[in-house]
Amino acid sequence: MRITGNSLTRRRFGAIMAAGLLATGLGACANSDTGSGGGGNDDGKIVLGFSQVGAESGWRTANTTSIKEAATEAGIELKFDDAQQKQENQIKAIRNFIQQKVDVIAFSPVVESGWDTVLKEAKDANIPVILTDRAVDSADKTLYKTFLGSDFVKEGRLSGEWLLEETKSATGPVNIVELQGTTGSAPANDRKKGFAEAIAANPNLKIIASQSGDFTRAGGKAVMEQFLKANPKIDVLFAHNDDMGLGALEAITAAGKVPGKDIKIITIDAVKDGMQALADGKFNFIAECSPLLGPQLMDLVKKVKAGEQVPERIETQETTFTQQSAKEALPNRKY
Ligand code: GYE
Repeated sequence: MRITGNSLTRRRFGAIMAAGLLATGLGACANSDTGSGGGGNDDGKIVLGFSQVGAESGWRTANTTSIKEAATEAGIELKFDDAQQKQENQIKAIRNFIQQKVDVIAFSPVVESGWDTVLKEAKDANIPVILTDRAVDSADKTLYKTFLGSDFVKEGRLSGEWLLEETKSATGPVNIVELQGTTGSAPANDRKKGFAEAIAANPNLKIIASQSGDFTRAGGKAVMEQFLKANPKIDVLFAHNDDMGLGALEAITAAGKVPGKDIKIITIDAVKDGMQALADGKFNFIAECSPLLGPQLMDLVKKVKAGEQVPERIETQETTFTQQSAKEALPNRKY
């Protein structure tokens, strides 16, 4: 509705002004409540602003649960924002956290590039930043305190090394298709790199198609359908996460092929559904990537807030699974 000058009576104008003043007043109050010079809440609780990538995969859901539970456990007040896989939303959330004067900001950057400006703003406001799960490519390492997460290159390399061993007696070409994670994200870049480096040892192993499925089941299914249409002979699928592999399963079965046999499937993460597919013989190998970063993150938040030194890189410990070891591990999986 358009409000014209005529229709805006004096009384209504007065009411709007009053509401505006009230809102500004409340805003200022809210700011000073959480602010107090970066010194946390009135009740002394540490306030952590966390910007999450989204809810694209089983891994992400488990990661969010871990962070929320660990914050409660540690008595840290969590301001949680879901960026729905968009960098602009993450930048907005970080700016909001700065404005609210939270004590510490942590985030899992959806892509690697383009963070320098907003990280500089946090630094200028004296708010320490912790990177979790995914890295940024900023040259200035003083823009953040530490990076907690997995070695994605290693996950790609372990996947490639398993395939090398598995195909060592192959005499002809082995055709591989690759489902990449979110374009520009650290795990997509690094897993691709590690895998390519490992399989380079055998010239029979060839990546004949490689495209992003955005780390989602729907993306994995849609891209695998295209791969199957365009390539009559696919021997191996390397998917950058379980969810895309699970989506691809549907496309493979619909195309009349047997997953795990006609097409060998390698994925990364080892979330429950992925582990089940592996135990059922539909996947062939998974490199684990642990989403349970919450407790370590809260520990770092406390240390950083207290001004303690923390290591600049903390690497998550993980393993790999075959069909047999997945069967054994499955009953005790936490995610
Ligand atoms: O592998 C994938 C998720 O950044 C490690 O993001 C994470 C990745 C994970 O969507 O499933």
